[in-house]
Amino acid sequence: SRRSSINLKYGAHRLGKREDLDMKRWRAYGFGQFIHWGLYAIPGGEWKGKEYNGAAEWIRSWEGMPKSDYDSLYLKFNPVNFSPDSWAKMARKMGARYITFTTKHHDGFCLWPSKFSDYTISKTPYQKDIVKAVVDAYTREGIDVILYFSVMDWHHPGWRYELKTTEDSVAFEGFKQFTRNQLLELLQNYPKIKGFWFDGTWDKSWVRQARFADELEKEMRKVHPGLIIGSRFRADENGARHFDSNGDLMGDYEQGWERVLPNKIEDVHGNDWDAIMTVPENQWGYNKFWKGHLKTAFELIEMTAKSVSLGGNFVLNFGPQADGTIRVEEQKLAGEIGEWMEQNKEAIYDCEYAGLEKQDWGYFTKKRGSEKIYMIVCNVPLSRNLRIKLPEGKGFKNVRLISRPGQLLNSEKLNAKEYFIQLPQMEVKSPIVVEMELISKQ
Ligand code: JFZ
Repeated sequence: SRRSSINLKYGAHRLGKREDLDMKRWRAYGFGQFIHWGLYAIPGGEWKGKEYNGAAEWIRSWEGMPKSDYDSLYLKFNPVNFSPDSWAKMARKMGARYITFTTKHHDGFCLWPSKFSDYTISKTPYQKDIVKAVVDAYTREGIDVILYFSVMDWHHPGWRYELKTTEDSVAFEGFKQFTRNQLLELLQNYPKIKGFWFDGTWDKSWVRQARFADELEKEMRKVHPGLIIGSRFRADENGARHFDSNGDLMGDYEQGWERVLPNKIEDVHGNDWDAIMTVPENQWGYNKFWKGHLKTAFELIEMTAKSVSLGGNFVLNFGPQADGTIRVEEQKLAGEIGEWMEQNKEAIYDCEYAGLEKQDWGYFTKKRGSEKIYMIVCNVPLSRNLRIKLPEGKGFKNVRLISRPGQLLNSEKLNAKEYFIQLPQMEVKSPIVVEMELISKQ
């Protein structure tokens, strides 16, 4: 809904959700994996015995890391133990239905053999195209691939944060063409991808390129119909990002939920969205000194349930090591999440906001286009009574645990709209899922 109506040339080009098959498929994922992999995995948060306290993939920007040392790391990038098949199998067993994979982070190093850069995987001892290996292996496992691409590029001589002089503008024109070339190259090389996840688009230099970015977005969509692009790619002509100057979402889904989740349905304004999450507080690339609170599998499952209950997808980040292996902590989490997903995925996949008032025990999800409701119970009340409040004229039937489909659960009517569902005495080791069907009462 338009809050005001300034005439914009480069604002949102559509109001409301995309309803084509590609977007419906994206919307149904529920759960995904993010992978941040690049040269920053070699230092892993440390250089010459000194520890960097920021996010490991930003280590090049730290004064304790000489730029020339960082820019020579590619000579040592040789992930001999990289097995794209085992990554993809681990992701499938975890229950991920899409992956977002870093082709090029802010450092500018390309994990594919780009014709437009001399700073790519082909110049490393490893040589082989890692983006292709990931796209092929994940696609084989039935997992859709989205490519992460940082517009900001610390390696390209034409990159600027701000255009202050004519020289800056000339240099940045070259950079814009380079960006266009790389994006069209990625689309041509990897036609199986479903979308791009853009990053590094917040600097003034790029924010001022409303027309160029809009035309480029249109060009990408033309060569790859169905392509999914979030709200973090381009700004409008007034420099508004994510939401244009009229408050309308630019792009196919809101890409602003970074390590935070919405709390209520009003927070997402009727848009598609996904949330991306790290295991520690803020580390995307591999950091050997994981510190502070590390999220547990149950916390991450709860976040997944919460995201789906509010109509979004939840995406969990992994930061593989420089040799190509995935650290044991992440493997363990993936295994634990996968065990739960195996049992309960029908409450996550193809589900949407249920339209019911949230209750203290956890989250409601609803199977799209049906009357099937799931209750993902993360906090079991001492009374074992789960409160539900239904709209006027609605009732329910066939209430049971997903894990014990043969046993119907008892319920108690509290008043015209509220009921208790009674959980049986049972050992609770992980979030439990109750399913039921909504019915209309005469
Ligand atoms: C960016 C990157 O700088 C970071 O290294 C990582 O790749 C992450 C996924 O994306 O970091 C951001 C981007 C956007 C916000 C915060 C951190 N934001 O919108 O609040």
